[in-house]
Amino acid sequence: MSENKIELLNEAVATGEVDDTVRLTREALDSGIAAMDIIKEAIEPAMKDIGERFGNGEAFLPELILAGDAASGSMDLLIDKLVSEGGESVLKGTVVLGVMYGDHHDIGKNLVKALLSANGFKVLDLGINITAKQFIEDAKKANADIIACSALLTTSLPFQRELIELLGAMGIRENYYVIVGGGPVTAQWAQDIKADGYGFTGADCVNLCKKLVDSGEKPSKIETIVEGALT
Ligand code: B12
Repeated sequence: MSENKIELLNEAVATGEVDDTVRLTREALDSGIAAMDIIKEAIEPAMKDIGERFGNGEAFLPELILAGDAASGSMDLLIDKLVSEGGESVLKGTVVLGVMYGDHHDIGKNLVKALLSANGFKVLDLGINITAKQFIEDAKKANADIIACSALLTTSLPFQRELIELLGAMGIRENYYVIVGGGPVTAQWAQDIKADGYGFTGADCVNLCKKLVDSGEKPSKIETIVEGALT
């Protein structure tokens, strides 16, 4: 029964059926399937599938847009559930989170935000299309511990490097842990740009942030912590 629901949901997202996606997500939650399982078994595989088909020229932009809308509709419900289930209430630290300049993909960033919030971090969500300068200004205002940078487009990756270099040039690199993630980001890239950490998934991001705030090491003095796939 629950496998069937997951399959139907996966198909509804991949084919961009927004209303069906929202209805099936609600039904799956009501039937007791955990929000994180729905994300891992239905939403993420559907996004992977449409992404690959788009990359191969088998699917086109309108289909990508519809699938993105369907996934966002489902995620809104799932994220509410994850946050309401959040168990840890002791403040672990403040994270300034955003998507790099030029990039408008925010489904993964929204999931990262929900998981960090549910695990005791205060998250300031800057949204999409954020310049290195804006990340830094907001990190200062929020007195953040961590700057978390999401990028799904290879063309937005250089702005992660720019952010770390700008912190150095301003003499404040040691004030913030900088962590990176998103589709084209690899552990190697994180090491190359001297980020403090890399996480493959949202759950990896939570572990990473916990390790950093517990490390007792100053940002930039720490060897890049890698959580998740080593690619
Ligand atoms: C949905 C989607 C869209 C939607 C986005 C809707 C939205 N609100 O986000 C729309 C249709 C708008 C879109 C537009 C475009 N897209 Co698009 N899109 C996708 C798709 C299919 C899924 C992305 C997604 O949501 N994944 C699901 C989430 C849950 O996963 P995630 O984002 O990776 O996040 C997880 C981890 O990466 C990690 N994570 C994320 N951020 C962070 C941050 C930190 C600090 C850490 C530690 C971890 C972490 O945790 C998250 C949860 O586990 C991908 C394909 C793919 N497989 O990624 C293409 C893809 C990213 N898009 C692509 C392209 C080319 C485009 C367009 C340029 C298309 C065009 N010609 O216009 C535009 C760009 C618009 C722009 N300026 O940004 C390419 C990018 C190629 C590249 N390497 O640069 C991809 C890879 C498709 C492909 N195979 O070609 N897209």
